[in-house]
Amino acid sequence: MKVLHTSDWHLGQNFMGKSREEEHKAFFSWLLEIIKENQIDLLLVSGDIFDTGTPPNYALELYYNFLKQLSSIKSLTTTIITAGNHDSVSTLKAPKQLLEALNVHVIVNGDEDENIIIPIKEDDITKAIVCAVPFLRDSVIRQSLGGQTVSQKEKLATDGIKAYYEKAYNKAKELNENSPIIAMGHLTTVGSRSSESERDIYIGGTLDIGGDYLASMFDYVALGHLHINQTVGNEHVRYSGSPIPLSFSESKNTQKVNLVTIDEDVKVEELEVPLTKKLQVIKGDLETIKKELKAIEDKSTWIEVHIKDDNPMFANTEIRELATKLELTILAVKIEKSEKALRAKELKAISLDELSVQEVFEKRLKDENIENKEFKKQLSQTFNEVVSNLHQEEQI
Ligand SMILES: [Mn+2]
Repeated sequence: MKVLHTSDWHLGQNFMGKSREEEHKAFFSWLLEIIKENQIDLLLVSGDIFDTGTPPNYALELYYNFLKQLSSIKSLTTTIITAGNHDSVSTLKAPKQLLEALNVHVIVNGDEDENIIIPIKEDDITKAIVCAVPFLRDSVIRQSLGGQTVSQKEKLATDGIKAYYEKAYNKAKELNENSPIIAMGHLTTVGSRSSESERDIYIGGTLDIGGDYLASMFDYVALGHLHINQTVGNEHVRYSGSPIPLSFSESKNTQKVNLVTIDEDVKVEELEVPLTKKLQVIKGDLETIKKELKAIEDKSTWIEVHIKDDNPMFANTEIRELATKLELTILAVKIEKSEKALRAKELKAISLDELSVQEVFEKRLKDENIENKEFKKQLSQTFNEVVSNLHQEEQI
């Protein structure tokens, strides 16, 4: 049996004001060809289908058109889509019943009402069983966190998720003793590498779940959440990574999907996704950056500049003027920390994207001249709580 594992599409992403529509379109046409060519039986998409809970209409259209095109591929019997932390449960859930008719299973939160154990059959023979575990939200893995410290919460999340996987594994075993069992998941595992664009999804961000633990039960584990293609301590526990770079920090990665062949044993081949839009980071002083900008041949490249110059504001103006002249697109300019720290006082102006949400709030709070220290502290705490709850949800 042949399985194609992908994740973290982030359809509808607004990338510093730019749309990713063309890149996603190109990825889907490439993926359709790959599925046909390799006669894939099962397609697994391990979460973060959309970038936000309320994706733009063009992103929904892309998604449905792709699923419709999948239905005409003969070899492909089943597609399983699980929700990630970016996905809204209700957005994915709305067409769930309709998509079942196309053999597309959508798992939105993995609660008790949802059947996450999916047997893959061919001529009545069970070829494999998939434990389609989505991003597990707090409400699903534990009842309440009230009054617990951060480390207790982390421990609960780890224990809760482990118990969830063990239960799923046992259910699959009960269903068929001898078939290979595949698990899906959307989480950070111990020993994996992350880039800047994934958010910590559980409080504290670290779960004590490793590749070896998952491999002790499952024949293959198709993970999502981290955007770099990688194995986690075991050949059969893998992240596929995202099919397009989702932040400048991912511009040096190679985007891939995993082609998994399950026979007597499990073989994995990483397939490189062709890059349609180049992202490039340029660092240095004014002269270095100017030289590198002039060397860029592909004018459609999106550029991020990190200025490390004694006169960063002057350099910034010069660089932007040169980019306009060369018809290049600079999407972000960052002033490297050491310089910024030195000059912060005299410049008084810091770009908003260099501050955290909390820092912005603290700065605004300062302007209020509130004298009651206790009240000020409470305001900060309440604000941080709200932000942390939002992170737990999905919108920020
Ligand atoms: Mn993601």
